[in-house]
This record gives sequence, structure tokens and C-alpha cells, in this order.
Amino acid sequence: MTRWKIIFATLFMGLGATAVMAEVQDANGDGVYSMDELKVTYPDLTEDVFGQLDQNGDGALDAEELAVAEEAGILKAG
Ligand SMILES: [Ca+2]
Ligand SMILES: [Ca+2]
Repeated sequence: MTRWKIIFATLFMGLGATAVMAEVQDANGDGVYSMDELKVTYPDLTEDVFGQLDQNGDGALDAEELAVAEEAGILKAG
């Protein structure tokens, strides 16, 4: 039983992580997330917050910057 519990827990964690990553769509496929792409998932996102999240100032969030924002709870869907 214990081994199955571990397998199921691992599966559910994997599904959860996948769901989080899929929340924001890279609509134009350039590998980074623009303000417009983020607004689809986070309609309340402001330019100010976006500017703070864009740590290297290139005008878009890469996967790393997005992960930091989500882990910090700055970006929340809905
Ligand atoms: Ca993009
Ligand atoms: Ca950036």
C-alpha cells in the first residue's frame, strides 16, 4: 500500500506542476511572456507589477521570471 501511495502522490504532484506551467500561453511562440500574453491569464496585471517582475528589463517575462512571480504569489489567476 505504501508504495502505491508514493506513486499516486508523485503523479498528482506532476499533474499539479503541469497545470501551473500551462496557465500562461506563449501565444506567439517566442519563448517569453509579454504583457498581453500574461493578461490573458492574469487580467489584473498592471504595468507597474509587470515592470517589477521583468528583472532583466527586456520587456517580457521568461520562464524563470514567471516562476519567481508565481512562487511569490504575485501572479494569481482569476
Ligand atoms: Ca510570447
Ligand atoms: Ca525579462
